[in-house]
Amino acid sequence: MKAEAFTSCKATQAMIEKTSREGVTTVFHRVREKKTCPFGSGGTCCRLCYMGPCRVKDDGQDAGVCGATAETIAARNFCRMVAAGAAAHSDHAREVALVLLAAARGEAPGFEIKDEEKLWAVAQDLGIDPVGKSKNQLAEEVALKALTEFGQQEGELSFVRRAPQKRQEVWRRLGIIPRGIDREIVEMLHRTHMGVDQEYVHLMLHGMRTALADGWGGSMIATELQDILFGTPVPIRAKVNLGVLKPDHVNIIVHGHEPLLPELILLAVRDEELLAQARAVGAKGINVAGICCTANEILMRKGVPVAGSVLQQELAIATGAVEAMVVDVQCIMQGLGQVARCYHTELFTTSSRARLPGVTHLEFDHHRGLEVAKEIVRRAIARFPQRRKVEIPVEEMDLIAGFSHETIKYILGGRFRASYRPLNDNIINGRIRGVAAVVGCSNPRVRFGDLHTTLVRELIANDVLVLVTGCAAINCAKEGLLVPEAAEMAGSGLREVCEAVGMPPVLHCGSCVDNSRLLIAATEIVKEGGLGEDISEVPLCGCAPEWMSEKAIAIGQYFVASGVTVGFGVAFPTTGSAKLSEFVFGGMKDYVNAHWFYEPDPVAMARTIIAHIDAKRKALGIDV
Ligand code: CUV
Ligand code: SF4
Repeated sequence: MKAEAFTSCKATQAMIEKTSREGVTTVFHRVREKKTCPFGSGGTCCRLCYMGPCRVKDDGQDAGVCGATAETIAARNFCRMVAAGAAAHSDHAREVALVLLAAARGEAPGFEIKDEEKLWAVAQDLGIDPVGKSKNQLAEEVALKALTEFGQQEGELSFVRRAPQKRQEVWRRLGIIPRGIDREIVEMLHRTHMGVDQEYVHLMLHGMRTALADGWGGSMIATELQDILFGTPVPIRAKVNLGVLKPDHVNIIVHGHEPLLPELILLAVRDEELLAQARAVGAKGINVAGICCTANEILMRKGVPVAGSVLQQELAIATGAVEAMVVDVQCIMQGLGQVARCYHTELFTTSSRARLPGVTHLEFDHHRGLEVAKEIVRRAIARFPQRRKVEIPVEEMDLIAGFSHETIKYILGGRFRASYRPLNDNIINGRIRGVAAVVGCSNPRVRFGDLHTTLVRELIANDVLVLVTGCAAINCAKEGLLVPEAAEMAGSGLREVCEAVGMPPVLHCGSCVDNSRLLIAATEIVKEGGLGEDISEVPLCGCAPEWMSEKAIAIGQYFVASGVTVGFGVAFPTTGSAKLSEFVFGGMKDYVNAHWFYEPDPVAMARTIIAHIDAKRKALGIDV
């Protein structure tokens, strides 16, 4: 099969060819066999009860057995995606909160409070007075308060108060301020059960509330508490792509989303006894690399190399050079199990919430996490002598990551006068035309990675500063867009700004839960002044050109509900209903002053984003 058809990434092509030669099946082989269903894809296949399932045509007459119309069915499906995505981010946050609590109580060996400044800031935003409290005492209170945000039944989530005043008023007027994280998700599932909420706008409003419980709730808690535990990221150099695997080292890949166990594995691989064991089997050392958002987390804080994005997970094993792959939750393909069995790799599931058939389960328990980490490293070492059919692609690329919203502040404003003022000024004077967030997954149904890079090149050439997270960040990094030298590809204005401060034109802001950092960055821009009073007035746009996961829909929905217009590629799950599509692509504007758009072509998407940014500039009277 033609590997070039899937991506321009040479490392990926080489491994697709290797697996084809060796008769190993991957996502790229399976995607050719699976046709998408137009009803499912457009959102009008309902299987919410067993009078159906019903596939409904959007002709104004057709309906499910219960009478549900196309827009109701599509809205329910869309809202369920939001609920599942919000649940994923938030359950991750819950785990982090529990570990923070245990760490504060001295019950989680290997974990400690690393960032006291962040601890203080978060405590205050949660309504806790930090004065006169010890580090661990305060961390305990913060963890307990964070945990109550999940089960709270009435009132408002604490971090909502971080949003610009005007945005909070929009939400209050619509009655969509989230009360409790779990409550909104449960209510979304209830409302979309057969025979409950069947008015699509009403459904979509709760979809916004549920999404906000993610962006300003679960995801933000995950990010903030991880910063407290592991440190707030600062710019750091690292390497990316399958070439980071080392032929003469024991290679361990961490994959998934929660950086908890991976942080301990990073501790374990420095253990002298284990290093001696590695040398005893003929390895020069132990190399840890990441995939997906676990990678982004430990890249941002530790500069750990990134082996690849979501579509490279099976291919990493196919190099034949990976002794162990450690997975936790989300974006882990079941196909990994089969691929691992074709090589010498031991695959470990480690979360109490996720197992794969036929795969070793070694549970991460934070009370004895370090022991689990050491056990994994020991078993990885034992696999090293079993290598055969090794072929590591040569491709690797430099990148700079670590752009938390705090970092952006001092990078642009200087350490002593850290503020968003210089960014705002550069937007106002037009050197920077606007800001685009390019986020989300990769999808084998499109030429993966290429949509991200084509779009981003177009944006920076037009002076749009780009913020990236998730797999979009990894794909851009692989093509050399995350180094200061990439400023050469930028328009003259953006280039000047980047060169003055030595930053890349594309800033890696972290994992998927770190999209919450972008909400704060947008809020800081508003609060700095000169660019309107609400997020929806800032020349800003979001997009996920290669999305695939439900989490991406949750993220998109919280961006839109927060006032940021968002474009998605691939296919869009409302297109089976004209009414619902009119609402998400336009009508939502009347509610939250932002909307979704669908554009599968990356160049056209760039044009739409630029036009959107220009319209915002015009409205602010800064069109130059
Ligand atoms: Ni959470 S959600 S494929 S790893 S970005 Fe990557 Fe990011 Fe999508 Fe998954
Ligand atoms: Fe069909 Fe209605 Fe049941 Fe959905 S809820 S499967 S549309 S009968």
